[in-house]
Amino acid sequence: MPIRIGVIGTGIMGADHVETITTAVSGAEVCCIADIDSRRAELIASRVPGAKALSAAEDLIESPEVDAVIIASSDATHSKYAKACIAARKPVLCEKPLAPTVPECEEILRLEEAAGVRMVQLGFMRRFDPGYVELRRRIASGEVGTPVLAHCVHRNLDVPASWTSETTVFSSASHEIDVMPWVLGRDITKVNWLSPTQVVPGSLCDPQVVIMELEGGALVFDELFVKSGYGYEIRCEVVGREGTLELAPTARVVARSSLKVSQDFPSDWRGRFAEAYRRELQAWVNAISRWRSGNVESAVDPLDGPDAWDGYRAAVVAHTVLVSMSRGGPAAVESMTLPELYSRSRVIATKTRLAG
Ligand code: ISE
Repeated sequence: MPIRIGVIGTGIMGADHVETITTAVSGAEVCCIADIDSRRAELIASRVPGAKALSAAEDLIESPEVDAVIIASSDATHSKYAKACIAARKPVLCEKPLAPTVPECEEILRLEEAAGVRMVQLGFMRRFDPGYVELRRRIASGEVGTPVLAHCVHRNLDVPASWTSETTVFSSASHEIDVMPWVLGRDITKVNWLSPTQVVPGSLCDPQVVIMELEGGALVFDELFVKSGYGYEIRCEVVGREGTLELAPTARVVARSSLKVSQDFPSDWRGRFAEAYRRELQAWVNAISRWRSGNVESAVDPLDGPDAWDGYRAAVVAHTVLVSMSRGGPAAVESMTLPELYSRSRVIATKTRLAG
């Protein structure tokens, strides 16, 4: 029996997940789609044979036809729906952020602890990108010695007019905030936010730089430039004591013409991370199937990837970046104690801290 998935939200990511599950993921099907815009829900559902459109997300979560839920609605609604899914014991793949505020994230952690199972996987898809996976593996192997620096570039073609400096931190920088500690095997202890443009609350400083200090003193320089004007580009180079490792450019074709060498950039993250999204969804579906089969050895929780703890930790660090932004200087990240439920998974799953 395929896993029957309900998708809440049919914006960019909701629609993309529906298409990926339907065309490129095995063992699952999209059965229900909910959006407050019922016409949009109907349009997306009409592309999937047998899928139903609903206007209330709560009905989708409670529907006996739905085994697992993807939350891709607006950020402010994530925690409300995640909590309803935990209560209904339905596995969730929640797009980031887990919730816009730290207390909301903490409430989700408490509910999962009370349920005794991690139900929520966070949509930090870079952890499934073959490039980042290889970078992490090769750093862990000691190939370039102890990592001491990382240079990250995160550029968007453009963003909507409502976008602010804070949005860049929560929507864009949150990816490096999640993936760099995972790649380097160390937590972030301090952040410092800088921009060549003047800080005006509620407006957009662009570009911005977030410097993250990790345990052991390694530094990550993260450039965020959301109105780069030329395309979507992600770069990452890790400098170790004995060499460097860098993500290779992802364009498949290099053109030479008119006295120029050139390659294409995707216009947004869907093109750059298509394979990461596919692997993320497949890993999640496989984990749910194992969990449902009742094989405790192979699946303690219905997820395989970043969890609610990772969403919480990213929220805490992102809020610390805002403190640095308003203060105009470095800010220390509060230390966080990993609850038993999440520490257990870090030994069982692939989350064991990397040595070095
Ligand atoms: C967008 O919201 C995403 O989540 C993308 O992954 C990120 O790279 C981009 O900067 C954000 O705007």
